[in-house]
Amino acid sequence: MSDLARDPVFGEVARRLQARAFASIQNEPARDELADAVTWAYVAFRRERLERDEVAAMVGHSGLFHREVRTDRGEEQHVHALVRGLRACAGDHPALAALAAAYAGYSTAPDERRLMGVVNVTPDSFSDGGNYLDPSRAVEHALRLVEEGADLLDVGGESTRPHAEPVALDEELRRVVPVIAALAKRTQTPISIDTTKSEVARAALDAGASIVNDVSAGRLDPAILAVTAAHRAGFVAMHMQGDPRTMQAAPQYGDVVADVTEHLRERCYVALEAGIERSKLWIDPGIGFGKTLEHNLELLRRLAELRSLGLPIVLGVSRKSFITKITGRETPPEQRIGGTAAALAIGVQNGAEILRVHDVAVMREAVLVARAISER
Ligand code: HH2
Repeated sequence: MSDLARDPVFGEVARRLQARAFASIQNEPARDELADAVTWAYVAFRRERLERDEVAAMVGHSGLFHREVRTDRGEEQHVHALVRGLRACAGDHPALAALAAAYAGYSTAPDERRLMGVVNVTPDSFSDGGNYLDPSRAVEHALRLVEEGADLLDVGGESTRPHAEPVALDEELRRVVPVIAALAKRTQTPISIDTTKSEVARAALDAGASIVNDVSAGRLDPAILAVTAAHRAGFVAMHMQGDPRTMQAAPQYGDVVADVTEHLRERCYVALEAGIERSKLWIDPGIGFGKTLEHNLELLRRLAELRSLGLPIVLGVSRKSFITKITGRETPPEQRIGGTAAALAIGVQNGAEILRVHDVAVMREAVLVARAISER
């Protein structure tokens, strides 16, 4: 058996699921086959991060390795076959189904480095509340963001700013569903729904969204994970200490980066065990969500440490109030462009891949320049 537990997120999930999958398979040859298949999926998953010799040493005992490793392409095909096979025999075995989902798409990660344009259909968002409450204005705004270079649109109907009051389910649905339905007809740009409610996520996915962006990472309404999995949608797991009403009261951490990483690791286990595909899972440190200025700065400085989870990092610094705490000036949110660009540039350098921004045109320029400098 391969040492699956060596992989930070995937390994732990596979270990948990595998034990259950094995327990549900009675005959020995099938167990051996699964063991080989799991070894294979692991090899393929780690392909880009392990030297070939390391891989060979690790799974040297596997006959399959010697029989079938020919080319990288061969590995990829094998894992696709594995996923198909696991799905086919998943039937009554939820653990197998979840295992198949966890393996699926390991090698098909698209270019994850993208700009996510913010579309707030709310009366009270901290920076643009009330501007796009009317659905047709929200749609026009979103289409303008696409023209400016947004690769994703993040539509939200509930403000998560500090002390924000929760929005009733009906009201949130009323705000976001028409906007998503209209956008899905008018643009191919993938749409994420920024919500913590499973019912809103379900309606948004049915209306044409393909990603769920949950600032509570499935803590506030755990059913959101199953809804996301059932739609085979993407999931952004964000870190937040407490909830928006209480989060800024007295945020406390031991080592903020280590604590956020561990929290996200655990939330990712839960998301994967619910059947969300690994290749569709993104993490986000949640800048400003239950964090002091120092916590935010430390997270941005050491963002690269989150890469130990092996998942794309989403970063939301746009127009946030930590910028005014640094400058000492209470500038209105739409004037915090310089601070946003500076924080984005450092974020990009430290490995952030999906940048959630309000000012797409300007931030596209900032991100492209930051990338050009940080990549040799
Ligand atoms: N920040 C906000 C909302 N959603 N989602 C992710 N993944 N990351 C973030 O940093 C993030 C988020 C807050 O910004 P905004 O949507 O502009 O404000 P409000 O919550 O007041 O609507």
